[in-house]
Order: sequence, then C-alpha cells, then structure tokens
Amino acid sequence: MEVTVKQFVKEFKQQFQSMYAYSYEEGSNEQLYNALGLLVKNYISSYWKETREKYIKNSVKQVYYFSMEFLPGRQLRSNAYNLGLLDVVKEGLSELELSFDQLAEAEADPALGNGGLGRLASCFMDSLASLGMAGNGNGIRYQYGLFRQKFVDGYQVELPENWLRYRNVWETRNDKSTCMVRFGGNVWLEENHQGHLVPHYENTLNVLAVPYDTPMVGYRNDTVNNLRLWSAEIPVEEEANYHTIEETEPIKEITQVLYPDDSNYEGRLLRLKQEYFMVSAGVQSIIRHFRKYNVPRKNIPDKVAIHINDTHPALVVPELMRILIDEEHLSWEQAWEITFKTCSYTNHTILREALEKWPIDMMKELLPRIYMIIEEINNRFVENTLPLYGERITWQTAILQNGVVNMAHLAVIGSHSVNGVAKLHTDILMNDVLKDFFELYPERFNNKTNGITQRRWVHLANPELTKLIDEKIGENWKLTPSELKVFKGFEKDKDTLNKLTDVKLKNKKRLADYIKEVKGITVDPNALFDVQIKRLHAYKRQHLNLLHILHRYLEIKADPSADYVPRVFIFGAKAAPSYHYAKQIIKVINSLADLVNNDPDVGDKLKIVFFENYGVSLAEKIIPAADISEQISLASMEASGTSNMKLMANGALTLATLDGANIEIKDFVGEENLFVFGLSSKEVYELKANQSYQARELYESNPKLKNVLDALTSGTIPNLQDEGYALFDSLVNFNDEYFVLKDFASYVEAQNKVDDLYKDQNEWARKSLLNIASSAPFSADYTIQRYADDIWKVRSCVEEDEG
Ligand code: DL6
Repeated sequence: MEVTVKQFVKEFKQQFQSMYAYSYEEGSNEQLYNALGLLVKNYISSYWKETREKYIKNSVKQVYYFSMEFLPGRQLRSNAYNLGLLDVVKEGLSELELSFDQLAEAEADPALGNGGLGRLASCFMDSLASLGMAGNGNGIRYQYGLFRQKFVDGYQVELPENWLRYRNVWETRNDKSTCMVRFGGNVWLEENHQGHLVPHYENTLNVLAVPYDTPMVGYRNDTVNNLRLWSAEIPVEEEANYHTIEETEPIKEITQVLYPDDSNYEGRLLRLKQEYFMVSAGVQSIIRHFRKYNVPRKNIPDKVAIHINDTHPALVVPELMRILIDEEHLSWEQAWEITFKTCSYTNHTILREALEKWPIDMMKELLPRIYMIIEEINNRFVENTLPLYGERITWQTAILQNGVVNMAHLAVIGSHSVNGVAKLHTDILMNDVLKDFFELYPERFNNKTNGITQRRWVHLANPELTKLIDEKIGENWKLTPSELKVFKGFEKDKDTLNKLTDVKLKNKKRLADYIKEVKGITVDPNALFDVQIKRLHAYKRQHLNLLHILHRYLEIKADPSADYVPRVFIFGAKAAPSYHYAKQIIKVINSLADLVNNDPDVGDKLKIVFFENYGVSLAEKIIPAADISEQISLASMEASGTSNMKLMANGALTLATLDGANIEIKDFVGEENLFVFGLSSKEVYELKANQSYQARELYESNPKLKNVLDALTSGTIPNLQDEGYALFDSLVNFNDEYFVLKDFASYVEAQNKVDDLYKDQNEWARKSLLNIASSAPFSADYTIQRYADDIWKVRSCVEEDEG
C-alpha cells in the first residue's frame, strides 16, 4: 500500500489528537501505541471491506476454521509489515522522535490459547490471507487469556491475564451480527401445519453472542480476512429479568476465561458451555449468510468448509444438523449429506486424557436438542455399521459409550476428512488411536504436517538473518519459501558462514541483555544457548533436560578445572494450574538454577534461565538466539511440535527423539545435521506391550544416573520441599512412565556430541545454514495449500483476479 512518510506523520498526529485531545508529545507509550494501531487499522479497513465484497460478488467457497484457541501474538508489527508499511511507519515515528520498537512493546499479547494448537490456528490465519484464500477464524473472545505466570520462590503462581485492560485496537464489535444461543430448558417436537416436526423450547437460558471481528492481513496482496471471536452477553430484551449482579454471572462467565489446560477438561460444565456457545454462534452466522444471499442449501458444501480444530468444536456436527433440520426443514438425509461434506476434523493429540468425553447426563441437561441429534446420529451409525463390521468395531467406534459422548468419534463420523499433524502422528492415529475408524473409513484419513509462518517467525523475529538471506539469494524466498534451498549453495562460503555466526551472536547478545534485565542473570553470549520452550508436560520431558543439567553440574563440581563448553540452558514453560507434577518440575529447575547460577565453581560454564510467562512475544525474542532446539518428548507422544520448526528456521540445530515432526526435520536436513537420540516409537510401543521396563534396574546399574537421581533427594539442590522426592519417586519407584531413565544415557551422549561440534564454529555454522535452507517445507503456506487442495477444495482468489 502506498503511504508516504509525510502523510503518515500528519495522519498519526491527527489520529492521536482526535483520540486524546492533546499533542502526541505528551502521550504515554500505551496511548501512542493505541493511536498508531488505530491508524494502521484505518489503512487496513478498505482492503478488509473490499476483500469481503469480492468474496460475496464472486460467490467463492469460504473456509471457517473453528478453534477454541487462537494465539495471534502482537499484531502491530506484522500488520504493518504485511501491508508493506513497516519502514514508512518506523521512519515517520523516528521523525517524531518516537521509537517504533518501544510502542510495539506496549501492545498486549492476546494469550487466547494454551500453546501449539492455538498458535497453529493463528499461523494458518496468516497463511490463508497471504495466499489470498477466503479463510475465516471462529473462536471465543476470552476476557482473560491464559494466566500470567510468575515465579514466587521458584514456584509457579498464576495471575489473571487482563489483556483487554487498555482496549484492543484491532477488534471491531459487530452488533449487527449477533446471534442467540440457547442452553438447557425443555425441548419437545411437534408437527407443524406443513407436516414438519419442529422443536419447542421452554425455560431456556438465552445468551447473546456478540461478534468481535479482527482483520487478518495477507502479505502484500490486498487480502484481509476475518477472525471472529464471540463474547457472551445478556440479551437486551431480557435485561429486566436480571435483578442482581450474581444473577448475570452464569452468562458472563461463559467467555470470561480460557481453560488453562491443553490436555484435560475433566468434564467441566462451563467448558462444554463455551464449546457450544462458540459453535452455535459460528454456525448460525454462516447459515444466516447463505440465507441472505439465497444460496440453495444443497450447495452449502460447495460454498463453505467448516474445519474442526481438535475435538473442542465437534458440536458443529449436531449444530449444523439442528439448523438444517429444525430451521431449514431439510430431511435428515439431506442435512446429513450437507453436514458430512462440509465438515473436516484435525486431531492434535494422542494423549488419552485429552480425548474429550462428556457425560451423557450433562450433555442432555445442557443441550437437550443437540443431545437428541447426537443420539440419532449414533443410532444410525450403529444401524449401518453393525451388519457390515460386527459388534466389536461398532461398539468401539460408537459415539455414545458407557455413559459418555465421545467427541472424537462424533468428529470422525461427521467429517469427510480426518487428519493428523505429522506423518508419525497420522500413522499412530490410523494404526492405534483411531484404528477401528481407519478400518471403516480409510479414505477419510490423511496427513497434514504442521507449518509455521516465516513472516512472523523469521522475517520479523530475525531481521538480521532475513537480511543475510536476502543478500545471498535475493528476496524470492519470501513469497516462494521453497527458494530457500538456494541458500544451501552457500554452505562452504566462508563469508556467509562468518556472517551467519555474527547474526547469531548479535541475537544472543540481545537476548543476554534481556536476560540480565528481567532475570538479573549474567550470561555469556558466546556460550551455547540451549533452548526448550513449550508447555510443561511429563511427556515433553523437561525433567530429562533437568537430569542432564544436574549431571553436568555434578561433573563440574567434581572437576572444576576441566575443559567445558559453556552452556546456557533456557526454559520457557507454563504448567496447567492443577498439574501438580509439572509444577514440581518447575520448582526443581528453578531451585537448581539458583544453585548453579550462584556457584563460583561453575561461573560461565553453566547457567540456567527459566523465563516467566512464556508466550508468543517471548518466543520471538528467544528463538532467533537459540543454538540448540530441545525436542525431547518420548517418541510417539508429541503429535507434531511447532517450536521445532521455528527454531530450525532460525538456524538452531535440533536435538531430538524421533517423534512428531522431528522425523520430517531429519528427513529434510539429513541425519548428520541434527542430533538424534533415544527410543524410537516402535521401541516405545514394544516396551509398553511387553511390560518389561524396570526403571529401578537402570537406577541401580548406571552409577552416573544414580548419582544424579540421588542428588534430587540428598539436599544438593537447596530450598526444595518434597519436589525432589516426588521426581525421584515417579522415576524410580513408580517406574518412570515416560522412559526418562531409559533415554538418559543416549541423551547425555548426544549432548556430548553437541559440545564437540560447538568447538568447531565453522562446522556449526555450516550445519546451521543447512537447517535454515531446509526449513521451507515447514512453511504454513505449504501446509495450508495442502489443506486447501485435499480437504477444503478452495483456491486463491488472488490468482482468480489475475487469471
Ligand atoms: O498441532 C499443533 C500442536 C502440536 O504441534 C503438538 O504436538 C500438540 O501437542 C498440540 N496439541 C494440543 C492438543 N491437546 N493436547 N495436548 O495442544 O497441537
């Protein structure tokens, strides 16, 4: 977009004055940021309008990505960048003696997700718009995002995340498009005068769903899509029925706070309310759109694809059926055909506890009409499946089982496509977790390995690296990421390797300064920066990392004068508030950090930095500075991982088990350019099946390991209550569910190889370059293109314009 610096400066001053009625010179950073954000949003608005109109005029097929979580990160920088205005804005502000970076930091980072799943949804939004595809997000506008994590005496403490405190300049409240969502009450069916069975409702709780729309700006292609987040309110006409603040609580709480657990919903009523609220409002608004433009109902699957992001929005299936049958008066068969062809589902986890199941009684009481429909879907499924596949498969795959509604089964039965998020993960779905379904519907299953947007995670997070790549191979890779492979041609070029090392060092210096500022810890930027950033979960095995650090510490103590490669171990991780074991791991790492960081014998040889409140903005600071990417989950447990892709794209070398997308990283970059260790998924399955694993034997037979484990309980680590014992118990006495001890020796060996390689900076830089140059297949643009071609059947509207 064309805006001159002069024009920007003039408009910015006007914008500020019209908002605050004084000069920008007197503004706080928050106020200046708000004015700047609104001005950028003004620039966006004409494209936003035109994109919407174009979709309607050309009647293009639209994708609706239904997700309980989105993690967009701060949007000022990326919106200005995608519009092509970032340089103008920076220059204009500096003319006014303002720093863009400082204002950008004033933006709240909307933590509307737990981790990988929500961030993936936002990468997908970015790619849909950047590819010029009609893609809409549909989610919840949580008033409080994922808790703000603080450490008090090394323990995680959760504080409310009031991200809306200073207003959110990107959103537009859209009162014209509200919907009513009904909960509870009684429902019965009666025949109307046209012979249709129509439901009658009484005593329902009616909740007004108010949409807040946020522009999703495509990269330099004039496309602006929509992310619609719903907020729950009391219907205006019912306000008089509410007499006290307490009476309004059941409504307001629906969109008050995000559940802070990514793997366990424990059948909580409020969570089910949230899911139905988001689903019903989203589906209603889609159908209303079709009514408005008189689209024949049978054509819906040609005009819309609804994507179910994990099982959380699986109620899309009965909700679409409800609307098509009860409001559009289609027959069951017609409605089913439309629903099935419209919906598709991605599974993001094999963790049993994360596969949602809702008690039938709860579903019946909260959503009586929806339950009737689920029951009918189940009955018809059983009727069709039983004669063809027999009892075992039918009952294993039914939606209603042992008093619960199995949401994964609902999603699979109601969708024409089911995908996993990395090759191994999809194989595990087909051969284990959903294997009976794979027998019933092999044609539905497909893999879509996750991806990340290079725009946020490389171009913006790592401008120095971006500049170096531009200098060496030109700028084509920005639009065509596969061009990055041209960078491989520079693997032996001394100048490039030196510059790459310089870029990394600069990024590490910047992070070292930040560490000093927020943690008060001095780290040497020349040390190896070893990074593990992800949710804290036993299967991700931060405690394996911990044991290795402890092992290093004990070695240094035993021989402080030996030659060690200095390391800084960096962690960022939130634990679910009710996940006691994960919180104990945090405490032990923090206490070990206190010990190590203050031990004069250790000095720069070893440092531990555990950042508080890990999220998108912090990731943007850490990732460009990483040398090693820790991807050490127990093989078979991590569906894909996405920090592995971001770190690789920024030149970190991966230290990994063969799990999730790590396998594909290895395939793309070559086994010699990363560090692989540990059990394979096949070995994990075998060990579990033959029940031969004896953790205690390992403890007793490996003196190094014993030394480390004993240090957990010996008082070596100061200031612990029972956390060291808890870890010891889980690993030694309760047989180590995630095979940490089994993988310990090969992990230590791999870590030693890391040290050896780091001593040869030239070779390290060469491998780093090869990782960067091999990271293009993980561009979310490619992932989205595959979803578009194979599942959604949508095309770029930008191509359409040009063609
Ligand atoms: O697909 C995005 C992301 C994967 O990269 C992670 O491997 C996976 O753990 C995560 N899944 C979830 C869902 N629940 N759990 N646990 O967040 O999805």
